Amino acid sequence: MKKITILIAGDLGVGKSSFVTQNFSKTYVPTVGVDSKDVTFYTSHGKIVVTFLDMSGSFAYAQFHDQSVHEADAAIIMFDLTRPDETTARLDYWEALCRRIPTVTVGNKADLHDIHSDYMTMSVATGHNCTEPLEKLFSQLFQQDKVTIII
Ligand SMILES: Nc1nc2c(ncn2[C@@H]2O[C@H](COP(=O)(O)OP(=O)(O)OP(=O)(O)O)[C@@H](O)[C@H]2O)c(=O)[nH]1
Ligand SMILES: [Mg+2]
Repeated sequence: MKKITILIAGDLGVGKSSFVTQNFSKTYVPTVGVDSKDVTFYTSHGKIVVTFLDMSGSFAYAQFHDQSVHEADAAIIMFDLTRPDETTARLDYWEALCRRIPTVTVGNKADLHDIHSDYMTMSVATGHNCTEPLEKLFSQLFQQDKVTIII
């Protein structure tokens, strides 16, 4: 069994908590500070228990950023495909924050805005591409050719 911590970073309302809980609801409940949730994945390379650190996108809680990244082995940086200008403006900030760990940058809400992007895209609402960012990080962290999530 492997155990890792993955930070979920990105601006307000891009879909970080929806991704972590995999419990899609249209009601938006902003995260306060940082939430933590353990999820078990069964993969082609065994069981992986992930502690997700789900940060608020609000800079009112910026005091949590350094500590959270310090605890993380890898990060998913998320933006909102329906608000590309607004939510990619701080990608440089999030990428600099996570510079010491492997990261994947993902555009979410592809169900509403299915455009070509240089970044990986996904939709928490439909489940489209939701495992790919994790598989990419697992493969990098465990130096396997390709780790696939079974459930
Ligand atoms: N259509 C659509 N809506 C989504 C998707 N993912 C999340 N949402 C919606 O986006 C809103 C914000 O989602 P959250 O997961 O709370 O966003 P967050 O990034 O955790 O926001 P903060 O905690 O405030 O930083 C909610 O109303 C969700 O229902 C998606 O893939 N498609
Ligand atoms: Mg949240």
